[in-house]
Amino acid sequence: MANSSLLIYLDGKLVPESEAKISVFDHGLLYGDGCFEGIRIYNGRIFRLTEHLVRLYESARSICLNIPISFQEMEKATLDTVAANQLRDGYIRLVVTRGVGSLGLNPYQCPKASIFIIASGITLYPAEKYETGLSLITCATRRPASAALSPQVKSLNYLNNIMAKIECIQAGCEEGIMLNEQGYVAECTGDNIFILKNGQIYTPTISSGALNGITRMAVMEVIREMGLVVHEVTMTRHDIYTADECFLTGTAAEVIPAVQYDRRPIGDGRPGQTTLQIIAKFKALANSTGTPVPYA
Ligand code: PXG
Repeated sequence: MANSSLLIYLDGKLVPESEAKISVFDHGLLYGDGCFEGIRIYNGRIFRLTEHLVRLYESARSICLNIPISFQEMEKATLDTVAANQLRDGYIRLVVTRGVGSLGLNPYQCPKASIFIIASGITLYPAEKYETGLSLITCATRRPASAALSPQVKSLNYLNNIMAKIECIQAGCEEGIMLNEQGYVAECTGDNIFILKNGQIYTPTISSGALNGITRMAVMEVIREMGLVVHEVTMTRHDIYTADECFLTGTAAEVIPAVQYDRRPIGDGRPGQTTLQIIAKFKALANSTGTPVPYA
């Protein structure tokens, strides 16, 4: 949602969008070397800000990227960026790049990481899909093994997921299931997956190759508050083919039903009742909790 009057946080300053520029020698651009978070603002509060920042600092630590400001300074920079743009609802993209360096992989040649924060809007899926549900395919592109790159690092290199997303779009679907190297369900290209069968809810374990989604965690709390049980399991495609209901979770997607998988209807091919209840409860949670933005 390009809005020419946006103020962007860039390395300690709020600058107009037209001045928010990164060097062509930044290793974030040259190698995808860096990490990021996508965070939501609901009703003037930032949803699960601490959890997102913990994940950001853990991603950075895992790739030996020294974030040049403290956790508290990052929290303040994020809140200030949202306040400066007067956003009451929206999406925050927080990016830490390895910074400017020489040509060559060596990250130790990059003296200082760069930080930028964009506070704007996001529309991932068309509004009607929240009522009609998404169609999913199985992507041929697999999640990389944890031994190659931990799925817990939310790195700037999303090519693997983008290749899978291309498969989805070419198949006329909005999202797709990514399997791990063993062929078990890991997650979707940018969302986590849940299914319901016989009144019990299941989601792949993190060790299946799923990102430990912040929305996933919030939705698991919502499910337990509803008195339902959620199991973290090794999931197969068969489990989704034979599920009663299915939904996806993600910061951008929130909670969205999935009604078709590999051209087969999931359950009766319509969003499930439990899914719709979880969506309503998640909305209520998102709109009533979070870190308040210090608007002027
Ligand atoms: N899995 C992957 C691979 C993700 O990238 C999620 C799950 C959901 O996690 P959260 O913490 O958001 O509940 C994500 C996050 C996009 C986009 O444009 C998607 C994400 C992040 C940034 C952009 O589709 N998904």
